[in-house]
Parts: sequence; C-alpha cells; structure tokens
Amino acid sequence: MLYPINTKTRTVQSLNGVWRFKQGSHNPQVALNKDEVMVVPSSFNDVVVDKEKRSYIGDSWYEIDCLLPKVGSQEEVVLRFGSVTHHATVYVDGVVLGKHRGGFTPFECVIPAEFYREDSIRLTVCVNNELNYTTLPVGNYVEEVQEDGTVRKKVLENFDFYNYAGIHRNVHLYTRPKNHIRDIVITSQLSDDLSEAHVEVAVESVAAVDAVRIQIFDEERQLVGELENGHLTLKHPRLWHVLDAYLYTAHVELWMAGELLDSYTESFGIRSIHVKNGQFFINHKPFYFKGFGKHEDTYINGRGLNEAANLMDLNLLKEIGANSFRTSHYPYSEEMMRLADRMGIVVIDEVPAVGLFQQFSAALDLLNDGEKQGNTWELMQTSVAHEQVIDELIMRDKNHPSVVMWVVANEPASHEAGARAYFKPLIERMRETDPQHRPVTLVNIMMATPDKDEVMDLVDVISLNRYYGWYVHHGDLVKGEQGLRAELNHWQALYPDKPILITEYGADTLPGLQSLWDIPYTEGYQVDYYDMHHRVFDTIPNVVGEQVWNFADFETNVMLIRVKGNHKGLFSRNREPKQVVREFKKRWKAIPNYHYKSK
Ligand code: BDP
Repeated sequence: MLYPINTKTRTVQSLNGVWRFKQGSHNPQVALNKDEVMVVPSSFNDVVVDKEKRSYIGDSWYEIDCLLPKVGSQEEVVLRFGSVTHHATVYVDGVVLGKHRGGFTPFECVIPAEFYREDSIRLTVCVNNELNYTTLPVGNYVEEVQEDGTVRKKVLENFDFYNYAGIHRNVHLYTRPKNHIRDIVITSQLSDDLSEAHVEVAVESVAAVDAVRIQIFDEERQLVGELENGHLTLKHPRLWHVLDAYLYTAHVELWMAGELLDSYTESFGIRSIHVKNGQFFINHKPFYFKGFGKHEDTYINGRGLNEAANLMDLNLLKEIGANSFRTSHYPYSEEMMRLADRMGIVVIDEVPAVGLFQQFSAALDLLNDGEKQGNTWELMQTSVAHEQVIDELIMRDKNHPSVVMWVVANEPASHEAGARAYFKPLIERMRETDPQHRPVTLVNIMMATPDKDEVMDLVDVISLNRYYGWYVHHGDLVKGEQGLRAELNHWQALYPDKPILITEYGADTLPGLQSLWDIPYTEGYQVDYYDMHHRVFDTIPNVVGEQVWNFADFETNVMLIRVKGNHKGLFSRNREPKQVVREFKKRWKAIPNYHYKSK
C-alpha cells in the first residue's frame, strides 16, 4: 500500500489534531458533543487520566468536522488511517464508509462523490479495543457483572505489554485520480560480484493506461535510467549497506491520451539478502545482528506515533554500536520504517501474532489459578486474522530495504500438538507473498526446546527468546550458563545449516539499585547477566546475532512480576542509560557488522 505523499497529481492533508471523543454507547447519526476531546494520534489511555477510562474496553468514539478539498470529475478523495487499534468503523455523516480489523496496519476508505460539497462533512470513527481468541494479538476476554448490575468488559492481555488503544497513527485525507497507481513493487537482483543490479518495477493501475513511465533517480536527483518493460540494468549501483544507506527513487507516471494521469515516487535500496551455511548474508557478506527488541511505547503518547522518540531511539541505537531492531510484537509505524531505510538500520519485521500460547498469562502471573491446559491450537481461532496481518504487512513493507526478514509469530506454543498444522501454511504464505522472498522466522519460546518444538525446521532462521539466569535458574548465572550453552549446542547440532538469532535475552533492572552480590534487579546483575550470555554466544558458530530484550523499559499490565512495567530495558522508559549501556557500547563497537563469525 502506497504511503500518502504529495505529487503532481496527489495532494495530502493531515487530519491530526484534537477530535471530539466519547467512550461507551453512541449513535453515530447524531453529532458528538464537545464535552470531551482526544488528541490524534495517541493512545487515549494515559491521556484521559481517569483510572476507569484508562482501562476501558469497548467502543470509543472519535469525531471531527472537515472540509473536503475540491476535486475534478476524474479524481477522488481518500481517507487514510496509519493504524487504529484494534478495530475501526468509519462513518461520514453517520453512514458507514468502511471497517478495518487489526490495530497495526494502514487502511483507506474512498469518500463517495455524494459527500463532495462546500460545507464540512462529519467524520466519525468508532475505535474498539477488544481482544479475544480470534484476534491478533490474542487477549483473554471476559465480561464482569458489577455491583450495580452493569457489565464491564475486560481484556487480560495474553502478552507482556499494555493494551494501549486509540487512533495510533496519522490520519490523512488525500486526492488522487480515479484511475491511479494502485501499487508499485520493486525488486532487484545483484550479480555475484555486485557490479550490476537488475531492477524490476511492477506498477499496478486501476484501469488500463496508454503508457507507464518509470525513471530511476539517484540521491543527487540525477536520472540514472528509464525502465523498458519494467526492467533496467544498473551498472555499478551504489548499494544499500548497513549503517550506510543509499536510496534510489523510482518515479512512476501513468499516461493517457497524451496527458499525465497519475504520478508517484517510491524510494528503494539495492541490496541482497540470503541465508546459507548457517549464516545470514547481506550484500553477499555474513552479517551479525546487534540490536534490540523494542516497543512503540513512550510516556503520555503510549503506543501513539511519537516521531521524536523514534528518531531518538534510532540515534541511541547507533550510539551504542547496534545495527538492527525487531518490530516486536507488531508492525511499527510507516514513519519508523522510512526512518530505518534512511539511516541504514536493519529491521526484522513482525506481525502482531503474539499471545498464541494458552498458558502465557498463567506463566507470567504466579497467582493465576493454573487450571488452564495446554491445548492452544484447539482454543485459538486466529488463522483468518493471521492471514490478514501477513498480507497487510507485506503489502505495506515489501519495498523497504531495511526489512531483511519476516516474523510469523512471537512465542507461540510451538511445542503443543497442532502447531505444525497451524504454521505450515502461514509460513508458506509469507514466503510466497513477498516479492523479494525474504527469509521467514518464528520466534521460539523457552519451553519449546529443540526436543519439543514442532516447527523450527519450517523456517529459515532459528530465532530464540531465552531467559537463562532470569526465568530459568533465576539469580544463578553459573547454572544459567550451563543451560544456555547446552541448549544452543543442541540447536546448532540439530540445524547445522540454519543461522541462530537470539531475539530476546534480558533481566529486569532498576536504575540505581546495586548490591555486593549477584542479586537480580540490580544494575550489577544486568551487567553480569549479559556478560555470561555473550561469552556463550561467541562460542556458537551459527549464532548470527544478539538482540537484547528490551531497548527501553515499557508499560505492561499490572502483574505480580511487574514493578510498574517491564524493566528489562537497557534504557529507562525515559531513555536514560542503565549501567550496562557502557558495557554494550564496548562490545558492540568492537563487533563488525559483517564477518564477525565467519570470514
Ligand atoms: C517474552 C516476550 C516479551 C516479554 C519478555 C519478558 O516475548 O514480550 O516482555 O519475554 O518476560 O516472553 O520480559
């Protein structure tokens, strides 16, 4: 799906700002009153202040009046949402215009011509934040009868981050020709010696046109060449390298009867990705991932788009010597993806498939009744949602050079019967849908050890979240080291041709807390914990990278093992460094991006 940009044939305006707001039942035929307002984009939760409203589950209504731009008879006005978490129903003057399920991907509605008029239209969005066993992420949904007889909906997250909701990303109104560029797919093949790139650009238009013109420009806006039948061979292309990004732009035009119908500019990078002999190659060189699992999570904004925080995070990432992050546990904003392209930061792109483990909340909440049985794959009805998020993510992110791999799910119960039947078609779908055929991985949970796991042979890279010295052998780094070493050796022996990526390892740490001894939660323990892991990683040939959990502390639901959120960050929630950052900086600055493990 194309990002909204101004071109000769398209104009974009922002609808961000202050909207009317109400939680609970509402008739969209009637205008909302002005009693309450909400900022778009943001999560409403922390902004409303009131405790009940913060944790409210159900419908929240957003409304503004807006003037539509004037358009010609061959143009249309489109309303575009970067994301609405988790489900949206969009109305114009009380009439349903469209619906979208899923909280992390963009969607559009074309505004019908009958609404193109001089005075403003009333735009209403019903935002629903319910999660259950049919949605991704997965939530434990309950209805509780209150003392006064009313019913209160609740969602207990089946995952470890706060269920922030609202209109989370940009809202745009834009104009485009009716017969427009619907999609642009860019792929490139590099020759073995990297001296030539065969670039292919496929353009999809709504209806037939006389001509499609595609020109490639370099960063100095110099014309590099024009495509013939969608193909161009570039001699000595400048490659998109890790932390040394180079972006070309494809300028696409549709022509009809000698007139320009539509134009769009898509940037792209030329680079290659492949997995071979237990290594992960970028531009034919074995790459070592240094970086983070992250969250979109900041004070006040919650999960709402925070572009200053995004840029600061990527600057901090570079500062500490890292080169990559994973969009745990959902697709991040388009703005973040564009920034990563620009800065040369490698991204592992994840769909919001988290919570596919019946006992997850039980495992994280020690007071839980523990009655739940391990029959995740009978209980979950998420296949339809899963196919949708795969299709929508790849449709949105396929052209990003920063994206080097897709994640089909985070920590599913891949050791329970039924996992293989569930994942096989989804993994195949991911591979087939992606025009660049990037590697696919599944992020494996600590219970799904090599002897129990049912799915890792299906993926290209063995991604592991491991917590030796934390959830396993808590506080005992000696036993933790033995366990970690034994398990990694087991994976290495089982899949000698697959790279192993450590996608999570971490220890909750409260800044300022110190001890003479190895005591969990202290800054000293975090340092020793990571030291131990790095000692082990460096001895396993197929470990092609380390992404710590987490970049920064983040908000979670209230739980026995959470002290006002998850504190495994290397940085605090406010992005202040913990003691361990100095250690990481030393290690990561010394590890090259390429050829760390193999020459
Ligand atoms: C894993 C999850 C991650 C959690 C983390 C933790 O993938 O979302 O936040 O562990 O417990 O289970 O800190």
